[in-house]
Amino acid sequence: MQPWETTATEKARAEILGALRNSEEAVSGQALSQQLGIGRNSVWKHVQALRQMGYEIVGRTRQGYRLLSVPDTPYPYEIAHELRTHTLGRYAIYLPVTGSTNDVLRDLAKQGAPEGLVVVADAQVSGRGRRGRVWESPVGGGLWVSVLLRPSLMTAQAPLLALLGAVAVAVAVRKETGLDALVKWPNDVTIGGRKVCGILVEMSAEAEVIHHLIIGIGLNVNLRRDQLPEEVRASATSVLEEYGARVSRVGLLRSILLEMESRYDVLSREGPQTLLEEKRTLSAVLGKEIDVITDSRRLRGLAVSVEDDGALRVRLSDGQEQLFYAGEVSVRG
Ligand code: BT5
Repeated sequence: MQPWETTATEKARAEILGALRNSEEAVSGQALSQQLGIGRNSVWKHVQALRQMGYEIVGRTRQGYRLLSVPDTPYPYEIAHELRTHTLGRYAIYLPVTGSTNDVLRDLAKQGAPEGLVVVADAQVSGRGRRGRVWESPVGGGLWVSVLLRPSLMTAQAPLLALLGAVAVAVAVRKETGLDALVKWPNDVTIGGRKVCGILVEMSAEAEVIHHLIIGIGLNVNLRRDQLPEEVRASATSVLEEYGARVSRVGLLRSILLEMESRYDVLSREGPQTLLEEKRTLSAVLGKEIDVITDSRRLRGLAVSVEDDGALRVRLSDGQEQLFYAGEVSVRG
């Protein structure tokens, strides 16, 4: 049995939850026991385990079980519930705490894990950003997620898939909350000029051909600003801070997976034009005076366009135009 496959225990619990969700009335232990082909005592044990996971299930002798509420924790059962994708998130692994979800998924990818497998954690102790930077991943309100893709693309096109992640997050946040989420070159999602999400893409490739690619998404959902470390507080925000109320992390994750998948399908079928157009519409930098910071320099200029290969075209103060393929941007004023 592979680590991403659903265990018999998980299947039984998913089935119990399904039965309780679908019934207006209480469901008897007897009925569940028959439906699942297991003893009533096993049903009771599963119900106990689900309660410990945060499901509010009441049960009275003779009346049966009733589901009152479900936790907003990205358990596979919750992600799968009303998930509208065909591939992404169909397999999912939830970890209360881990080092980095990208690392967990990379090991699974090497073992042959299927496209669409999602690893999600409630907290990461060594969450990573790009170039060895730290991604702060405290417990209690983030979506720290990695998604496995096996695209038939060349390595040169990998930046498009990072873009896909950022666009999907921005669109999902807009749809779920109405907030004005934007994509800040290269792959951050910002609201009101503050970073709400970062994307880390890592891949395994040989001779220019991608074996697998992992899109790591760090999205501050129900985190108060004071739950983030002081170093990032000034530049960071969360959906909660901007929206003024908690939103369903699970609902947001399902929505992100759906937005990602539909764009991934279009990208694979028709090429990157639609995605690039969308990125331009959602851009937090185009038409703005910016500072571009690269390894060696800090340059000032006007963000003119995003090229088809993802490069940012900047008109520098001396009138010359330059293309940037990597770096940081800060919008001035
Ligand atoms: C990123 O890097 O923005 C990519 C972050 C990707 C995180 C996800 S979580 C799931 C998966 N598993 C991982 O281990 N990683 C991925 P970069 O552009 O290098 O930005 C890093 C910078 O963002 C830091 O140096 C801080 O300034 C800032 N930062 C750190 N944590 C933050 C947070 N929670 N919210 C907003 N900004 C943060």
